[in-house]
Amino acid sequence: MPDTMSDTTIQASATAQHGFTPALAERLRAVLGDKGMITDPAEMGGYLMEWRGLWTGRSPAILRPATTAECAEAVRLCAEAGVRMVPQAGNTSMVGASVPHETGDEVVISVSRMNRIIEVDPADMTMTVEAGAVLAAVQKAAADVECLFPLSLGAEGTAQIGGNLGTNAGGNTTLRYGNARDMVLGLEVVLPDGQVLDMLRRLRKDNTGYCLRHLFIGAEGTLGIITKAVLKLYPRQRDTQVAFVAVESVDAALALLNRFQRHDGASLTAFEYMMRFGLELVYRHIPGSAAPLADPHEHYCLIELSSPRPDASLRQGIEAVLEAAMADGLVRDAVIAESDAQRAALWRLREEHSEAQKREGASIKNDVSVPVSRVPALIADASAACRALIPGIRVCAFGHVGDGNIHFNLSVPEGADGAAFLKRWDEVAAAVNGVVRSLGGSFSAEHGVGRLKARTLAAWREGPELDLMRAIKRTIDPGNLMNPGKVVTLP
Ligand code: FAD
Ligand code: 2HG
Ligand code: ZN
Repeated sequence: MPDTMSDTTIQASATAQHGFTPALAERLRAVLGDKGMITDPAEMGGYLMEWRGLWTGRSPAILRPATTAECAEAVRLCAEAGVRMVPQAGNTSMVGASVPHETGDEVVISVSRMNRIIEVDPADMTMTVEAGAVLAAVQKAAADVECLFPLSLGAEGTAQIGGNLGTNAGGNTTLRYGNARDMVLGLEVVLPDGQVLDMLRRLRKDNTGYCLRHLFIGAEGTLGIITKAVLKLYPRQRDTQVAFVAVESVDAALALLNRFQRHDGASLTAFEYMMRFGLELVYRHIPGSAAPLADPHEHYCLIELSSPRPDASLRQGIEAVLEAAMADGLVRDAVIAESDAQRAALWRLREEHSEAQKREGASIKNDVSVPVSRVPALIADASAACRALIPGIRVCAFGHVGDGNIHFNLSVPEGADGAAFLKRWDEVAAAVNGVVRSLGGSFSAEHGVGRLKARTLAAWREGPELDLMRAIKRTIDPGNLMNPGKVVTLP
């Protein structure tokens, strides 16, 4: 048989046969090379499992393009064959958004090899990066030119910019700098049919029609694959103060937040809440952690003030506010870090909550938000609702109280069966969400919707809002190929 004839036969069978055929695999390998494609199940594990092991998917291949052109061609070939695709970056999603389903027919497209910091421009205060750049590396590249990239979260050593933008991550500094979407000027996206949408502009002002980049930021990979971004840089901080504060109550935490806002709102960088149980888990499970205050208390805040001015007198300010609050009975005890090492140690107590709770056993997460003033009601009412449902359930609420975003997490009752507890996830989430809704809040503050909350989204946003989301999904991804079954499900 002549070669041309055999080519035609392969092409014909590739288009006639839908799905991940050997012919498609061969064409993808030709585009991506051996480094760019994993088909050996023994090497796929890390790409298929959600970080707590709640979901483990299956996939015929992990595609790892090294450039936008490779990514676009791989997407085009998959789209042509009707193969569904799951964009993945650091795979630290909390909602099962970054792993494939168990059906075994979705390929994972990992951007982790596309990890270059393309350009850092301290004059424009911008940085252009590929989507697989790890967040900590982006922060470091900014610091290297005396600038700051302020997005900060516990998973920053693993999470990548593509995933941060895919989820519109929040984290510890939203209070001051906003969410991830607020830190982006330009974007490059591979659409579900393989076209490249180049919006890599670095303009501070650009009112030219619909702002499409914001459609892709927070879409959790359901509308396309972000391949590059132009990020905003900020002035580097030269004075930073961190205090670990025991407060009288959640109401007292809010009163303290207001006092700091009135005192020097522009310097307030983070205002986090923790409770005794969460910290006890950290002391128990995280080696090297220790209680910073002599006696235990029920409620704590971690407060950070920072300024680019080395002479901002933040130390005097933080002391003055805390002393007055102590005199007024809001604060019970407090310690202010004296060095970078102490600041890091205090932050670690907050950031290790997820890991500590994971090591304690089964837990149910509720990443919720309410208007800031309603956080005390949220914690009180949701605790009561969960305890009424499952006596002995252990409330581990913590989070970004300054944004009204509480991780209202729950650990399995002591000695109870973890698997049986997790089976009641929907009931527990419904109890918490009932309270959240009554307080005018949201069932997903920063982690996204993913697979975990897709049905909740459909219920909460039913009507014109959901219809419009579905219309957008159908327009950009008519074949429902990009991260199907996540976020906006199509009936
Ligand atoms: P992944 O998990 O790989 O993907 C997340 C989503 O983005 C998926 O829907 C995926 O399909 C999509 N996606 C990935 N890459 C792309 C791309 N290139 N283009 C389009 N879509 C893409 N989140 C917070 O918001 N705040 C926190 O404080 C926070 N703390 C965390 C702490 C820990 C210990 C852990 C494990 C997670 C935490 N998270 C937090 C959740 C998670 O880390 C963030 O959502 C993070 O932004 C996800 O980045 P990632 O690179 O791991 O993305
Ligand atoms: C945090 O704020 C993260 O630490 C993780 O968003 C929250 O583990 C969680 O539920
Ligand atoms: Zn968080």
